[in-house]
Amino acid sequence: MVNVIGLGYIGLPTALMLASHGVEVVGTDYNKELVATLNEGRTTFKEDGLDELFAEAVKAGITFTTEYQHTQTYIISVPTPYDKFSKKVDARYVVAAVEDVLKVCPKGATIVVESTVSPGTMDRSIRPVIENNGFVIGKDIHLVHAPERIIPGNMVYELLHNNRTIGADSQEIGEKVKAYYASFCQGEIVVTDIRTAEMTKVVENTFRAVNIAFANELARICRHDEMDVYEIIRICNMHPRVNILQPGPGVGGHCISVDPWFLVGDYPSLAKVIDESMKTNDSQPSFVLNRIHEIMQKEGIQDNRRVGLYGLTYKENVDDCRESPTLQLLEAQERHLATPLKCYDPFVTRDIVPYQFHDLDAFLNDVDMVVIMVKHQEIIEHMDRLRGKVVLDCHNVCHLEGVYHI
Ligand code: SAJ
Repeated sequence: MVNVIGLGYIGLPTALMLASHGVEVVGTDYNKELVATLNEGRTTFKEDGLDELFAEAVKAGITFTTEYQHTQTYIISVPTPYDKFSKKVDARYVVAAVEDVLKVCPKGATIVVESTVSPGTMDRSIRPVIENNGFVIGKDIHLVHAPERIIPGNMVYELLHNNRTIGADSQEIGEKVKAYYASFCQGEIVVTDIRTAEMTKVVENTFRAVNIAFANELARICRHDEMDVYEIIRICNMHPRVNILQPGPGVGGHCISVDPWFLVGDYPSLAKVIDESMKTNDSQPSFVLNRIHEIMQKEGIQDNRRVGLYGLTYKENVDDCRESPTLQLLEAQERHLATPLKCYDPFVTRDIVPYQFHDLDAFLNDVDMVVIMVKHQEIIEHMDRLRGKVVLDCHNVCHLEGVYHI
C-alpha cells in the first residue's frame, strides 16, 4: 500500500493515478475540510480529466483520511513555499510530514519526497530529521526524491506521458519506487541520485523562466521601436535550432516564478543570468501597468474605473491564482494609491479582489477598456464581444482591428 501525503494539485492526481492502475492507495491530508470533500465524492480543483480519474480511483478503492498510515511506502507531496526575502526554500511542511511518517512507519519503509525542493534540501533538512529520530538511512528508512513535472491544465495527460526522474541512494530502492510510477507512467523513468534529481527539476523550470524573460525583454525592445515582437519570434522559431517562448503580462504559478529563485538564493554570486531574468519577469506586470496608462492617455480614458482586467488566474484554463500576474499588477497599482481596476475571471468564483465581477456581460458593460491578462478559452471564443472596446491584448490572441499589444 502507498500512503500519499498531501492531496493538493500534485498529490491528489498522483494518488488517483496510482489507485486507478492497481496500486492500493490511502490519501492523507491534515486539512479536514479537503478530506471531507473528497470523501463526499467531489474533487477540490478543476483540471481536465480529473473528475473521471477520481471516479475510477474511488471505484478501485482509494480512501482519504487525515491519519498517517502504517505502510512500507510514503509519497510526500506537500507545499514548499519560499521566503521572498532570502529567496530560499522553506522546507517546514516536508520536514513536518517526514516527522509524522516516522511516528507511524515500520522499519525499512521508503519515503518518497515529490515536493519541489532546492538542490541540497534533502541533505540539509530531511536527512538530519530522520537521523535525529534514531533511524539509520539506507537501513531503517529509504529516502527518495521523485520531483513531479506535470503542467497544470494538462496534468492527467502529462502524468501518463511525461518522462520522470527518481533520485535514490541506491539503484535497488530507485527501481522499487520506479515500479510504482511505471504502473501508470508511459514515459521513460530515469533513476539517478537524489542531488541530481533535485537539481534537474529546478533547472527545467529555470530554463523556461529564462526563456520567457528573454521573450519579455524582446517585447520591450520591440515596443521601444514599434516592431512586432510576435512576428519576429514566429519567424525566428522557424529556424531549426531556435525556440523562443512567448512574452506575456508576467510569470505566475508556484513553479516557474519561484523555483529559479532557489538557485539565486543559494548561489547569489553565480546565478547572474537567472537573477536578471527573474527580475525581468517580476517587473512585467508593472510594464503592463505603464502600458495601460499610456493607452488610456492616447484613447482619452481618464477614469481608472472604466478599465477592466480579464483574467485573475496565473495562466489560461486553470483556477489557480498563485503569484498571478493580475494580482501582481493590482499590487503594483495599489502602491500608487489609484482606484483598483475591475477584474473578471470565469474560473474564479470566490471574491479575491476589490472590484471583481462574476459575469462576463456585467464586466464588459462596466468598462471601456479591457486588458486580456489571461487567454482563457472563454475569451477566445467570445472575442467579438470586445468589439467597440479599447483592447490591450497581452497574449496576441485578439484579432479585432485597432487592438493594442504589450
Ligand atoms: N508563460 C509566459 N510565456 C510562455 C509560457 C508561459 O509568459 O511562453 C507564463 C504563463 O502565463 C504562466 C507562467 O509562465 O504565468 C508559468 O506557466 P507555465 O505554463 O510555463 O508553467 P507552470 O508553472 O504551470 O508549470 C511548470 C512546468 N515546467 C516546465 O514546463 C519546465 C511543469 O512541467 C512543472 O511540473 C511545473 O512548472 C512545476 O510544478 O514545477
